[in-house]
This record gives sequence, structure tokens and C-alpha cells, in this order.
Amino acid sequence: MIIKNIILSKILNSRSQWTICAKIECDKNILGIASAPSGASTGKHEVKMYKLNDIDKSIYYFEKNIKKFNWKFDSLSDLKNIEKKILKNNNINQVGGNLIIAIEYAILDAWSKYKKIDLFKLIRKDKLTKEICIDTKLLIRPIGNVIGGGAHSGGNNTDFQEFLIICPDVSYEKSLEIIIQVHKEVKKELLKRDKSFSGSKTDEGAWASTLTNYECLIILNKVIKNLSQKYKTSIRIGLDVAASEFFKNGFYNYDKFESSPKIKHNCIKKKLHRDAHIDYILYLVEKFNIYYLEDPVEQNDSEGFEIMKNHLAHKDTLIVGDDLICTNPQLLKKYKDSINSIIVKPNQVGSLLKTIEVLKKCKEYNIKPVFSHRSGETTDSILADLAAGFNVSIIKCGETTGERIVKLNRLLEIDRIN
Ligand code: 2PG
Ligand code: MG
Repeated sequence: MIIKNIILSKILNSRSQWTICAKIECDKNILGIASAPSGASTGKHEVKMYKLNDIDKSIYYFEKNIKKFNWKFDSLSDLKNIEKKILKNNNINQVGGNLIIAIEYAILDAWSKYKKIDLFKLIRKDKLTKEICIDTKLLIRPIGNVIGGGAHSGGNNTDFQEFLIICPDVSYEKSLEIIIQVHKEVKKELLKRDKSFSGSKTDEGAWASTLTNYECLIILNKVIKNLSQKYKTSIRIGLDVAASEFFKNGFYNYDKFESSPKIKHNCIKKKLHRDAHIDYILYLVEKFNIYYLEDPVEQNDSEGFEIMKNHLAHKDTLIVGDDLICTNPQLLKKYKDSINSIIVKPNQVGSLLKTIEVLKKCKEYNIKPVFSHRSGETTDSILADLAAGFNVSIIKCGETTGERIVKLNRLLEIDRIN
């Protein structure tokens, strides 16, 4: 395939912020199109989304510097040359990670159209993914995002960013059905118990409750207990604590702290020292049999991650590094003993090649990768093909808003034709 031209433009994302859209014109009149997402709770090691944080500057840089095309693309390894051509001698922060990601996604879209083969299949067959794509029939589990707060809500909501669920033992389709049902039932409970709640949602479509973190877990636990009986399968709780977001001046500054079900306030401010915070989270993991635990401590405390991992070694809990790793292969190498799972968001590192490198390291270190959306998304469904293509068994992409559903629906299709 020959890339004849690349056209960049601005479009709005799900948070009504500008994001970048790339169109790739190729021989045989093939047109690839894709766009980049963006986060609200970003890790300090993420690459800059745009040159000087300005989308116009990134687009200007590209249009000014890249004039000649006729670039060859036949396999994922060709991205190496393409990244070199776009970056010239700049580092990624001087160009913008989202610019590279939108272009790379659009190239993959064009490639799939050019070959008339589903993208996830092309990725699996590529030489570069040989080590990571062994079990091609792998089933993907969606993680549902049911209640939320933190940086994803307008304020006065839970400190923890995401209250999640996952169904480990049923089909993809059944998982979706159960997740949607949990979402509905939780709303009913919140309407009964949260006097300030009238159906507001976070950026990712979870219910934005004003109750305490603890009360939300009680509600979620009650709903999943009932539904596990109905569906005769286990439904497990997950949390994205996104702890860096409420860690300030050496303390975890809770607005919604609670440690006992008897307390019925909905605003309990408390400063917890690191060790007390770790004890509290460990207590919640045991009490609610939490399966998925993302960013339980702030991003500079790799030791804190490790303490939790060791304490929970008797359980099947995933200790997931998001802000700690930022999809960066070097950081994964450095902190591999602190975690047993990572979030993979290609725009955190601004390169599909580095994303593949991270996935290879996951395989080498026996760390479970989880593909993830960003809180500011577009209606692009490529995340589904990437997750399936790279044989990643868990995907976190919400379940109730159009920009999330488009990814889930693509996975339904992949599940059917896989
Ligand atoms: C996260 C993500 C996605 P954001 O923290 O895991 O849920 O949020 O895109 O805001 O970083
Ligand atoms: Mg996170």
C-alpha cells in the first residue's frame, strides 16, 4: 500500500474538546480515517498530546514539515520509518503523541480496507506480533464502569474514579447483558439512597453519585449479589482508585471517606497518611472481594503498589498500573515487580510500536495487559480491533454512551467472526 497523502483536521470528542482526526489517502483510492482520544486523569509520564499542548501547533508542525509522501506500508514494522519521517529529529513531546496515534490508527484503517481483511486479523498475522498472538481464539472480557467520580465528574462525587464490574465466566455477549443490567439496577438503588442523585453521569457514562466510596461499594455489592444469583455466574467488583488525583501534600485527601456501613453522612473529609490509605484499600479489597484494582496508590509510590501486591498474593486480585506505567516499556521494565497487570492506552506513549513493545514485555514478565479507552473518546472503534488483534483478554471501555458502545458493538462482531 502506498500512502499518497495525509490530511489532518480537528473534530470534537465526547467531552466537546477538540481532538485530532487523520485521513490517509492511498493508492487504489483507499481512504483510511481515525481519531485520537484524550484523558482527564493523566499520568505524569504520559507524552504530551500536542506540541506545546496546542492541537493547532501540532497540525501546523505537520503541514509545514511533511510535504512529500509516497510512503510504503505493508506491515506493522513499516511504522518505524513512518514515525521517523513524522518526528524528523524532534522528540515526541515536540510533535504530540495524539498526532502520531491518529495517523497510525488511520494507516491501520486504510490497511484493512486495502487488504479487505478485518484489522484484528491483519494484526494477528503480522510478523511483529508473533510473540504476543499465540491463542487466536482468546475471549475478551469487557469491564463495565457503573459508578464514578474523581476527575471524571463535575465535583462532590466519589474520590475513587471508577467502580467497575467484570464477569469472568460467561461469554462476551452475556457479559454485556449483565453489565447493562447492573448499571440499571444500581441507578434504582442510587435514586433511593442518594438524595442528591437524579441520574447524572460521569464522562464515561457511569452514575455520578454523591455518596461515600464505601456506600457505593455496598450498593454495587448488593446489586451484583442479586444478579449473580439470577444469571448463575460470578460478577466481580473492580476499582480505578486513580489515587494520584486526590493525593496532595503527602496525604490522600478524601472527601467521601467512610469505613463503616453505620455512618450515613455523604461528605466525610479525611486526610489519610500513605500507610493508613493502603490499609483502608486492602480492607476494601478483602471485604468486597475486589478482583481488579487500578492505581490504588499515587503514581510515585511504586513501593506502595508492591506492598499491596504482596499483601494480596493469596487472592486473584489484579494490581493494575495505569499512571505508574503510562504504557511505557521502560517504566514497565522498572516497575514489573510492583504490579501484575497494566492498562494499555496507546496515546499515553504516542506510538503503536512502543505499545507493541509493552505488550511483548507483558508476555515476558507475565503481566496481564488491559486495553482501555480514555475518558474523552471519539466514535472510532479501532480500540476493539487493537485489543482483539493483540490478543488482550480484558477491555475497559464503558458501556452506556455512543462513543463507548461503538467499541463494544465492534467486539460483538469480532466475537462472532473470530
Ligand atoms: C483511566 C482512564 C480511563 P482518563 O484513568 O483509566 O478510564 O481515564 O482517560 O481520564 O485517564
Ligand atoms: Mg486509570
